[in-house]
Amino acid sequence: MIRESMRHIRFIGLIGPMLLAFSTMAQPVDRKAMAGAVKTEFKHAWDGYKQYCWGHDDLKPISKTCRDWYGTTILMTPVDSLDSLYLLGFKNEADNTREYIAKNLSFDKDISVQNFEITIRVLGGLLSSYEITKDKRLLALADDLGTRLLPVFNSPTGLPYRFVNLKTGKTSGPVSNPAETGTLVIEFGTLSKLTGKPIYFEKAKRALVETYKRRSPIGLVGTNINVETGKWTNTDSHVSSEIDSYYEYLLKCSILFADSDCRTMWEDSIAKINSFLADENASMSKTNRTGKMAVGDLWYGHADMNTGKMTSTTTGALDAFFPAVLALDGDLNRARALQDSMFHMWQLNGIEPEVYDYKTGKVEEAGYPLRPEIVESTYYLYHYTKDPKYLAMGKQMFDDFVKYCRTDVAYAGLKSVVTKEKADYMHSFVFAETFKYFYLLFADEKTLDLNKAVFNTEAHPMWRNWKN
Ligand code: DMJ
Repeated sequence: MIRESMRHIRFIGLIGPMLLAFSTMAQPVDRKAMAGAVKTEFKHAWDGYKQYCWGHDDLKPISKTCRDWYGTTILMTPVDSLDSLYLLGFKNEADNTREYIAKNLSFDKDISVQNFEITIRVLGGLLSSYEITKDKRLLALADDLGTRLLPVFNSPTGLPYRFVNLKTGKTSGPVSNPAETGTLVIEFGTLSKLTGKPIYFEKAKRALVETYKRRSPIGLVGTNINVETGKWTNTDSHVSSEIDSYYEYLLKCSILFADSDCRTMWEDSIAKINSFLADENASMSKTNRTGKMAVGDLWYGHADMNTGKMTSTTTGALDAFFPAVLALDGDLNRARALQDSMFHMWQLNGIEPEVYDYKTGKVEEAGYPLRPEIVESTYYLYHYTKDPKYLAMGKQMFDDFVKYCRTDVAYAGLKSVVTKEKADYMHSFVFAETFKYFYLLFADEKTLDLNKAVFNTEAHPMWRNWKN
């Protein structure tokens, strides 16, 4: 019989016909050595980016060529990486990068950008680095970018269009999703607080509220919504891609801004998620069932937003953010159980797949684009429980990450976690998030006080150090 408290012993889970041995968590982890190893690997990838693609958005780590998202650079990797450079202790590198950004970044470009990605990566990166350095040039860039993004909210519903031209303000992309309509308030709200201009917070909060208002009678949101009509075009409900960070921001908005509307919306939403999407009967093995939640006893699946009927048992790398959200909300029982499930998903192939069916045990989409979510949750769980199990978990993941994703010049995603064939991309979030969460897990906790900061969904910390 498996008990959650027996976490330092080897235990067995039966998945379909497969018997899997979970490795022991008994070895103590040398946190200082691990933090050093993370720094070394971060620097390896950063140096590769600098050598081959400095000034461009991304390095393609296999071909050693560069990618600019919109045909012209908006310094995606430098901006997304800047606060990590500071937090990991690369001060000179960070100061040089900041200088380069301040002198070279311009948003006066005739390009149509994706509001969500630019908000979480670029606006979020500028704001958190401003809060670290107090360099007013970063805040001015953020203010300019925020102004150029504002036209997205000019829809009949107040829900944002997906794209906006930074020069002309022309919007496009009326069919959106809750993640894109509802993952803006941390960045826009912080911009309001820091500039004294309330419009940013007002527009982003309205978008969040308008998304919530369109929940179904049983309190769930769907996957796709038309921002002009306000009607859902896809009623699949889950905590995965296209919805995930909408829920994250309901909770984080309530914390960062002490916003009681966000708190009410979050509390209602998490109750409905746990009623309709939590799947506690999908245990990998009946032998695991002890009355307490054990590995595999909690997953979150898909249901129709109107009927609540479960429609699929898929989860994946993106869903692995949810233990962090549960932990931040104080629900450590569910957070622990779900994290165990997610780590099990990681261990099946030594690295996690993009989409996994927890009922059949099948990998449905085998890619791994260097995602951070499972590391983020490990960091939160260690912070809130101080259980060394999460350090061991983090070490295992970091070792696997290095083993399978490191290239001669940087880090590469995987085309398949089964074959481990590499893919020619390295998203900027590997610097903004994946390495940062690995580092924070192992580093001295004084590096960043999680009780005083709220991370945006791209791991850019926002400190509540403005005057209300
Ligand atoms: C990041 O850009 C953000 O974490 C976003 O919320 C989801 N996708 C990537 C990382 O996987």
